[in-house]
Amino acid sequence: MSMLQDDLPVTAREEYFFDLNGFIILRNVLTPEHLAELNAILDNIKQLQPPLAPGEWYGGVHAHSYGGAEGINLQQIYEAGEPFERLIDHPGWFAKVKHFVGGEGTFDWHHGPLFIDENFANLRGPGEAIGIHSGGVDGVTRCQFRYQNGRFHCGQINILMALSDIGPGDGATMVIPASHKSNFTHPDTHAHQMKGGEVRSADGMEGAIEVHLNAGDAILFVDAIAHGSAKRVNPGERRIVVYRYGPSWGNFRHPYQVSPEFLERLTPRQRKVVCPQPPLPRTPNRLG
Ligand SMILES: O=C(O)CCC(=O)C(=O)O
Repeated sequence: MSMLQDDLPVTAREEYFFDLNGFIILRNVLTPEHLAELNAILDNIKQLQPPLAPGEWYGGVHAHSYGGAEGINLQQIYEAGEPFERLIDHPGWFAKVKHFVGGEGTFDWHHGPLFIDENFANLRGPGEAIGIHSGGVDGVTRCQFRYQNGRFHCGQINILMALSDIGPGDGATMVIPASHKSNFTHPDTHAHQMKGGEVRSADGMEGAIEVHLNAGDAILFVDAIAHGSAKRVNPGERRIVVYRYGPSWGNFRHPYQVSPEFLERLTPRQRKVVCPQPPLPRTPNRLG
């Protein structure tokens, strides 16, 4: 368990570079102890024999793949144990995410500050990658970057955490800085974009950069930025965890439901992010 820590506010520098580039890097945001706890849980899942296959459940965690060579996604990973629960409102990014999703004092905060519409661990081995996707040109409301009247109103802010060191050859996340504001499709998109059943990566795409992270670092980015990854060429495994945050009225990306036991375990602040609007029981009911 980590020490209780105050939420770190967004700095003027972070605000400047997030607005300019569409992402910022949060260094050493996870402690070595927390990292070890998260990795130990993933090690246990990895040790299952036969290995957990896409479509199978392990408690509240669902194995999923896009059908290509993007690696395995362990969806609903926040159900995998307390170390993953702690990530929901981690003080290293919670205030920053709230700031960039924005909406305080407006209808967007009707049910609370945030909702996590997808959370997963991705385990990726040699030869695997994810192609480029997103970009301001798509105009997707859910992923949008917006700054208006002195405030951010972004539709989806992702926290992508490195649980292993990710350097050259490790299949780093790649982004095209500033592409959250782009009005044109990248001329080389076709060759690099996600396509079911084929290995696609952002390698060699003009303007795309690898984001190298040490285990315990995270990237905060708006989903509207064009992003993907390099192909992993090194042996071993790249481990990341992604939590996607948006306004409290959002809905799950995939058709998941949280378990009552999990909800019960959470702190009130975490519960508000996982389930901003619990269903209203129909009791008492005049129909009986
Ligand atoms: O796997 C990566 O590095 C990129 C993650 C990604 O594509 C996403 O979060 O949408």
